[in-house]
Amino acid sequence: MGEYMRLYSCAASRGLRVTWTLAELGMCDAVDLVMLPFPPRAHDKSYFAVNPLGTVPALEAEGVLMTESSAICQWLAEKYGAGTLHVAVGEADRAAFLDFLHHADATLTFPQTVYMRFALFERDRGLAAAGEAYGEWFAKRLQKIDARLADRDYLCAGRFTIADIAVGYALYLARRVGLGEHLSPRLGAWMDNLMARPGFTAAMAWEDSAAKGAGIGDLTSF
Ligand SMILES: N[C@@H](CCC(=O)N[C@@H](CS)C(=O)NCC(=O)O)C(=O)O
Repeated sequence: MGEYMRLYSCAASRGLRVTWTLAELGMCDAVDLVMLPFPPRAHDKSYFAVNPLGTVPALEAEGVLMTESSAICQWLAEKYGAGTLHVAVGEADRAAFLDFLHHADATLTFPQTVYMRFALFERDRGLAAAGEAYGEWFAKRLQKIDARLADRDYLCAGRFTIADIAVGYALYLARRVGLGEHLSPRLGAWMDNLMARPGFTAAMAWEDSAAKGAGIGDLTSF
């Protein structure tokens, strides 16, 4: 490939969408993975010089810093995926593909993060009830993917794509942060199937070894 790329992330953050995509593409060796303690804004302020927002993931490539996980996955899949991991313009299901790719972060992960902040991390602020309400709101929003998967193994185009990665991450996070009970049996089985993929396992191992290499331990627990 020969192009310089560096990915900044935190273990099991939305950066997992990107490491998972790279692992599915067999590109882990082509990217310098920099794991940071979570949240970098508190534990590694030098990161603000890279990304003034302080958020992860961030991908440096072609002189651009990309800071949106789903957009990074789309860019990688379109550039390096040889048509397998994305749904191209003109292909059937292109509209659904874009819809689910954006649905993943804008509609699913968004209420999860508000839940995490006020019901888990900053519970002592007295806003836990609001946080829990966002958790319920997330749960109601699962109906769209549940219906979509009633007669499909994958969200779009009859094959595994980054729409599955982007949405799958939200369900993975749900299980990690105490929202897993809201997954229907169908969504649970879909997620188990995604997590059994060698690409998912490879991404987790890659994150783990990069985090250990950077001396990051339990700080990355969410
Ligand atoms: N829409 C962005 C959101 C990025 C984001 O907020 N990431 C979280 C981790 S999953 C983060 O960096 N939080 C720490 C902070 O906001 O300081 C994406 O999809 O990448």
